Amino acid sequence: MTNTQAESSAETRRENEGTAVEAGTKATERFTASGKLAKLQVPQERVSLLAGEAIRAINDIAVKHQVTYEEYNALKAWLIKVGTDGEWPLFLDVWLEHTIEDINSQERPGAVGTIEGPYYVPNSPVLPTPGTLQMREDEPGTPLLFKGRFTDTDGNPIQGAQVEIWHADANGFYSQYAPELPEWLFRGTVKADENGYFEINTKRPAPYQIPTDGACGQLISAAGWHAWRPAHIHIKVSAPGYQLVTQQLYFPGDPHNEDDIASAVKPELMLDPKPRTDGGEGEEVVYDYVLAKEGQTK
Ligand code: MBD
Ligand code: FE
Repeated sequence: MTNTQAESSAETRRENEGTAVEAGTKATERFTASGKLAKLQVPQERVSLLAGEAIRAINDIAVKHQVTYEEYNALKAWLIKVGTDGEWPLFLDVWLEHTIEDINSQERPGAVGTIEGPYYVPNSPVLPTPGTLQMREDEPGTPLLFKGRFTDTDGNPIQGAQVEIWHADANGFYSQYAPELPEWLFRGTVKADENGYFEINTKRPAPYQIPTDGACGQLISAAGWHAWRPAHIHIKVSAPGYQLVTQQLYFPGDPHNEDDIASAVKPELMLDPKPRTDGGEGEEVVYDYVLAKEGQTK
């Protein structure tokens, strides 16, 4: 690709789809404004332990591979760009969150979790079951009826459970992180009925390519990696008195189920969509949730 071609395709992306900087800045602003920051308290001994070992590990890698000043300055320039592109949330959620999630869900029985990623928005519109997520007229994509039931670890139905759901559209874009999409497109909070049943009407999301025009994309192309995540639906399930589960669900046959750049696919999170049984268009899929009580462990 010539420079002019690269520039004009970057231009096209900017006009139609937004840029890494827009999505990154939005994710950074949301994290900063979320109130999480004010509450963070890490004891001095943990800071010293974790920061100390991380710094030592990086120094050990530098020695092991005899890092040059060329490489050191490239690293410095790149780290600065991660910040100016607002891509620290993206970088961390793609390359570290999966490990943090594994560690912190080890003792929780019931539904399997995975990473939240950078594009969650709280307080999405509340819908009774059966609910239909907000879509545009002529929304592209295969209709998907997603349904299931909440029980506790003894098999009893749970009262007051809800499914928060968010996912990309058929072009791989998330509302509120790409321009010109309706604010709550493919985002909603569906309340289960008194027996724990829920039904959500949506459309299959597309595979998602993390922005290629920002610092993370620059690293990926400089290293010769790919930027893809398999198609996925993000979920948070909760009920009063039960532990929150954050997860994603995936579709069989997606070429990136085996090499997700964010390492967030687990076998328990694979859906099994079937043609609809009620004569409706598209597919349906059943996924049931077992929630653990607050404080309950394996
Ligand atoms: C996503 O949609 C996502 O889920 C993750 C983890 C990272 C980037 C974009
Ligand atoms: Fe995602």
